[in-house]
Amino acid sequence: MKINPYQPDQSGMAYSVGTTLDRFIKSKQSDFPFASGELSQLLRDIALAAKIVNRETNRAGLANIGGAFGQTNVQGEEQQKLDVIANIRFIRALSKGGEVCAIVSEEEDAVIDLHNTSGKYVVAIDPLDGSSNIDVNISIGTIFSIYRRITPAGSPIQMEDVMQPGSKQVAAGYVLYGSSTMLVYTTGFGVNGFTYESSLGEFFLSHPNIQAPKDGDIYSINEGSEFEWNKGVQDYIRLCKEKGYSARYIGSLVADFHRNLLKGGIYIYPPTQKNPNGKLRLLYEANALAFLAEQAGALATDGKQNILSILPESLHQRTPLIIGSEKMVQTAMKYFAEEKL
Ligand code: AHM
Ligand code: MG
Repeated sequence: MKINPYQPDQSGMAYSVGTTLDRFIKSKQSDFPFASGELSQLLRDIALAAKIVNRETNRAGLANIGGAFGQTNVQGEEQQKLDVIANIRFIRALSKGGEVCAIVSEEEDAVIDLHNTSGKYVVAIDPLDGSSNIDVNISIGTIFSIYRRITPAGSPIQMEDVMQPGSKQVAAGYVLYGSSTMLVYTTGFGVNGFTYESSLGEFFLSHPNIQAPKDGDIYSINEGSEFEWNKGVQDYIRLCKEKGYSARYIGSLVADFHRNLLKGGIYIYPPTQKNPNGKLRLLYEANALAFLAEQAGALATDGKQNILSILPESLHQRTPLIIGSEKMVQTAMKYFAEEKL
């Protein structure tokens, strides 16, 4: 059989693996007039670190890198060894590229000033989210937000460069280390998902232009805290049950969000007695997912306002999070509106 390498393969023998993340990023650079390619390079740096973290998470059971690190982070939570490894990997990747001037990380108390005053971008990152799931072989994730600095390049970074509302994100995404590893990101022109092909060492476009279903029948919340919720949350979850929705809660935000984004559903982390402002962090958890949600036609709120319009007051600020299919979030908000969240 004669094969024309320039024609799509009709035989099915050499199936097409499609567009690589690199090629996709390059092809989208023209979305940004006057772009110098730095954001593209930054996304590639993140993808490279994600590949390394993927390798580490895959061999965690073998390589004595599971389990606790023996220290707590700034939120008083026990750090896992992989939390620390992922933090180092991402910070290294972001430092080396030269595009970033400052990083906010869940694992670091203060802003990391890279003393790279020519860097245009600030990154907020949760290097490894859902870390209580690491040792039990359940999906975990990385979440990232990218902002353009406000103060002029060349000058030292200021807090205003870091404390920007989510509406100012220029890009955001997550990596899901699951039954397959995926990188999903947006630069404000829709949401695209890429699946990692480990034998080739590449992310390939597998989920172009993700659109969240407008409605859904999955609810995700930690029901163990039911008695700590206010009445609005309790009533809404009772409604979900009356409607016969399915309860699905992995306890890894990225995995719960990803499933609901594709299948239609709602994720809620409400205020509880233990966490009166909710548990999730605005800068490096809620904002990125809210940007992705909106770009995919879904919604994200803290119960009172759009997540993306919250002006941060502190680096590790927590926020209640209600995120998912538009209709579900709208209905939930009616219930929550009666209660002070
Ligand atoms: P982490 O950043 O310490 O991993 O905590 C965030 C995680 C989310 O991934 C998840 O949705 C939530 O915490 C689960 O919390 P809980 O165990 O209270 O349900
Ligand atoms: Mg986290």
